[in-house]
This record gives sequence, C-alpha cells and structure tokens, in this order.
Amino acid sequence: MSDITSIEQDALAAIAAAASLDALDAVRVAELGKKGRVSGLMGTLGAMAPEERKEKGPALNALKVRIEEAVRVRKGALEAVALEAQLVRETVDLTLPAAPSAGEGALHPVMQVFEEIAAIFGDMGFRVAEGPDIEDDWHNFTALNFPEGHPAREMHDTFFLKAGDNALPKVLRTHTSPVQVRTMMSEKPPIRILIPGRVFRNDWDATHTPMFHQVEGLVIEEGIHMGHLKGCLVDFVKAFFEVDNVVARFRPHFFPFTEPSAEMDVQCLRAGGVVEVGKGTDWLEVLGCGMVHPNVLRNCGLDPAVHQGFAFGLGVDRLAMLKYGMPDLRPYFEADPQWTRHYGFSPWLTPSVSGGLS
Ligand code: 2NM
Repeated sequence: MSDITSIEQDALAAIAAAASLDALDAVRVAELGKKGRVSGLMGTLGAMAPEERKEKGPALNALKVRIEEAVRVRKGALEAVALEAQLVRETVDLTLPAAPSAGEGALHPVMQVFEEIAAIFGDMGFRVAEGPDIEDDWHNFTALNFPEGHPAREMHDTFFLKAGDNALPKVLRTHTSPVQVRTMMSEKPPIRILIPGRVFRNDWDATHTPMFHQVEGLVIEEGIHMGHLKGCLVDFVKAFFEVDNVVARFRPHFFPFTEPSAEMDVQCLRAGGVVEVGKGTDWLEVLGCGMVHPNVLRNCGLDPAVHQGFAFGLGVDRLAMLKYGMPDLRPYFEADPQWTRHYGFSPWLTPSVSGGLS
C-alpha cells in the first residue's frame, strides 16, 4: 500500500510542477506509460496470491484513474495559459498609425466631392441609389420623355453598343437619370434619392472627357413645388461652398425630363484663376434642375395629379475643379501619384456637415 501512496504523492507533485505541456507529457509517460511506475506495479499483480490481488488490483486501478484525471486537469490549465500567451502575442494594435508605405494612397478629389455631396443631402433625408452603367434605350431616353428620333438623343453624344441577336440595343448611360426611373418604378413615394455615378458621352477636349461623374437627386411626394426645389438647392450650395451668404439665381432652361427647367447660378468672384463663392458680382453655373415632367411620372407608373417632384443634376468633376482649385481636367484620369498626393484627400477623414466637409 505504501507504494501506492508514495507513487501518488510523487506523481501529483510532479504533475503540479510541470510548467509546460511537454514536461507534463514526460510525467504522464513516467507514471502511466508502458514502462511507467504504475504499469510496473500492475505487472506484479499476476504473481500475487488471489486475496492480495483482490485488494491491490482495484487500488492500483483507482490510482491510475486519479493520476490520469490530474494530468487531464493540468493539461487544460497549461493549454489555457498557452492560448492566453498566443492571444497577447498576436494582438494587433488598431490605434497604431499605418506604416509609411500605406500612407501613399489618397482619395481622388472626385470621390471626396461625392462624399461631401452625399453628406449634405444625407442630412436632408436623401439616401444613395445606384444602377448599371450599361442601360437600355428605354430607361436612358424613352422613359425620360426624349421622343423617338429627337435630336436630344444625339445631343448626348451617346455611345451605342451593338445589339445582340433578338436583343434591344444598349447604351452607356449618358446620365444617371435611368436610376431615378428604376426607383420610381420599383418604390412608392415619398422618394428622396441621391444618385452618384459615372456617365459616358462621346466628347473629348480640355474640358470634356468621355467618362465623367454626375450626382443627380430626386424628390417625389404629394404637393412638392418649385419652393421646395429652391430651398433645398440653396441650402446645398451654402453647405457645399461653406459660406452663409450665397446669392443664387435660376435661369430658365430646357430639359426633356423636367418642366419647368432651370439652371442655377451662384454669385462669385473670379480673380487670378480662382473662383470664390459668396463674393463678387460674377455668376457661376452650378447645376441643372426642374419639376419632373408629367410624362416622366406617367411613364414610371405615377399619377401626376397625385404626385409631384423635383430633380437636379450636377457635374462632379467640374465642381471638384472649382472647389479645390485644379486648373485642368485631364490629369484626373492619368493616375499620376504626384498629382494624387498634391490634390488627394485622406481616406480616413469622412466629410460630414456637422464635423466639417473638407
Ligand atoms: C438634370 C437636370 C434636371 C433629372 C430629372 C430626372 C427624372 F428622372 F426625375 F426625370 N432625373 N434627373 C434632372 C433634371 C437632371 O441634370 C442636369
């Protein structure tokens, strides 16, 4: 019996002292392994008298079970410690500044202006909607009240895609308005959406690129009128140019999809190639707008006697040029890192009306 007691005390002390999983396994092998001490005692059972075996057999078995259990508990504790150490070792400090090599990227001014405009209209309850770059003729023109064969379709310098067999011809969208059409057809008013996106027109000179960026907006509700349009857009230019005293004027214009239609100018000062809004006596054209044409409402399944709306559209590339003093449009699409470093924005700073736009 004293063998059993001393082996047990010994083994439990060694198990408690094992500082690693390897050390613990060595103890386990020394006690319970084929050549271990407990196994050695088990081997002596065969030579014992039956009465002695009856007594020692169960006692030895119980010893084996207790040592096994002690090993299992110690193993769990050592594994927990190892896991804790690994978690500490592999911690990533998200508050550390990015490595210098990661600082090279910058947000393109067009993306910055997209974010600024979305922040302003987001505060007014608009949500962003998007749609495909490749559109069909119906969503890009017909639904928007461009008559078949009307010169306005050519005015847009449309890129027409080859029609497949039995397919209607597709176009690269010339404006983001087909997204408004899709939204009016799939959702019920009230609708307040802002549509940023790429648009395509076959035009290429110092101030035009065949791909450029637009933001359009649409509000559809009962009882919407020109007063809502005016209030909304004047608030927008104040927030966008970060000035309180903007003088705006609405010049009559023509768009097939709105009636009446207008272009909005803001008063500005032009000096030394820079434009300052809120000063001076010059005028700067900012956007096009109007009340959604009854034909467009009908084409989209709405009843003009019930629902009215206003819409607007602006060119983001040009507005970015004006706001951030970039003299030329062409470097926008040349991916020159020196230009991007100079004119780009930190991707970590999200524009907001309350926290500051730029
Ligand atoms: C502009 C100017 C004026 C416009 C109209 C619509 C729709 F779908 F509601 F008819 N979407 N966008 C619109 C109106 C766009 O861009 C210069």
